[in-house]
Amino acid sequence: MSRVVHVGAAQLGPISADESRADVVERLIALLRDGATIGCDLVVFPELALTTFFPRWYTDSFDGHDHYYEREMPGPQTQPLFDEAARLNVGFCLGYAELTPQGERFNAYLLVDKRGVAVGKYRKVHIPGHDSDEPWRPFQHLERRYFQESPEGFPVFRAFDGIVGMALCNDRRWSETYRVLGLQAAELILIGYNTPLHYAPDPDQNALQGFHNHLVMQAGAYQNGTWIVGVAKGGIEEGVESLSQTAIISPSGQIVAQTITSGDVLVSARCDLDLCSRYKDTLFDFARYRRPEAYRLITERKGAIAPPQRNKQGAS
Ligand code: CDT
Repeated sequence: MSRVVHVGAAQLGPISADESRADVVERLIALLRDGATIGCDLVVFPELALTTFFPRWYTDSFDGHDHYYEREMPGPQTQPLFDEAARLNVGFCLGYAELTPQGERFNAYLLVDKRGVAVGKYRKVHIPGHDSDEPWRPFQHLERRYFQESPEGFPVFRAFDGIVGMALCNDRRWSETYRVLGLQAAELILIGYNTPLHYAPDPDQNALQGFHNHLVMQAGAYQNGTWIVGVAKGGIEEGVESLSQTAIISPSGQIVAQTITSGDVLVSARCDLDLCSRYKDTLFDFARYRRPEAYRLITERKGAIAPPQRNKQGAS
């Protein structure tokens, strides 16, 4: 019997700074119901799906941003989403800002099963941007101020009849993300993102945002024989335009579903997890072909170090 998971990629349009949690949760529930109507088993929401993308603003103290974080999950405002998921018998994956009792701040992604029970949590590993105010930018990207790097790596979870991993936004640009998940036999990787179209350090990259988005996820899917669901919060939010182009990608690296608009919308695909073995057991049979001893630098070295210059005589 094949293991087909019907996955809905629930893209969000902009969330304004003054939009209430209750209103946002209503939007999420509407997408959850869209998924249930077409028979989805799992509906995947984007990164920081409960609030506007608040790292675009600097505040002197963290407290100024505290209202964007969740201290409990579910809490009183998010419980209706969990209740509706259980009623509809649909799982979901939700991105949110987490403030722990110890005062840690993580960019988190929670996997919830069809009973409305949390079955896995991921905390973002690669935190992009900067940590102090940089007024030369048209808007800030202060994730490094408002979130800490997770020390927990990339866990996988047995859920939805398969092996599920998660990643968030900037993680998707790093090949290590997919390989670490691939080495745990991940069959379905869920990735939420908020990607501004304008990249201040090198605006020549602006026009390539859509290309780079699909490039990295398609390569990650193919090279690890896994399904990937990349879900955007896109559109123009508080004056900043972010990429949409939510996509579901098969283990062949092909996009099988994609959004064509930038608002709240759900696209879906029936993901046959048994297709993964067509790649995992052939060209990418890790146990047979990988050479970890040849890749030692990947874990031993952080930044690139160029070899010594050769002198004019050719000796180094
Ligand atoms: N949310 C997130 O990780 N966004 C980053 C923006 C990088 S530019 C500072 C991304 O990689 O899309």
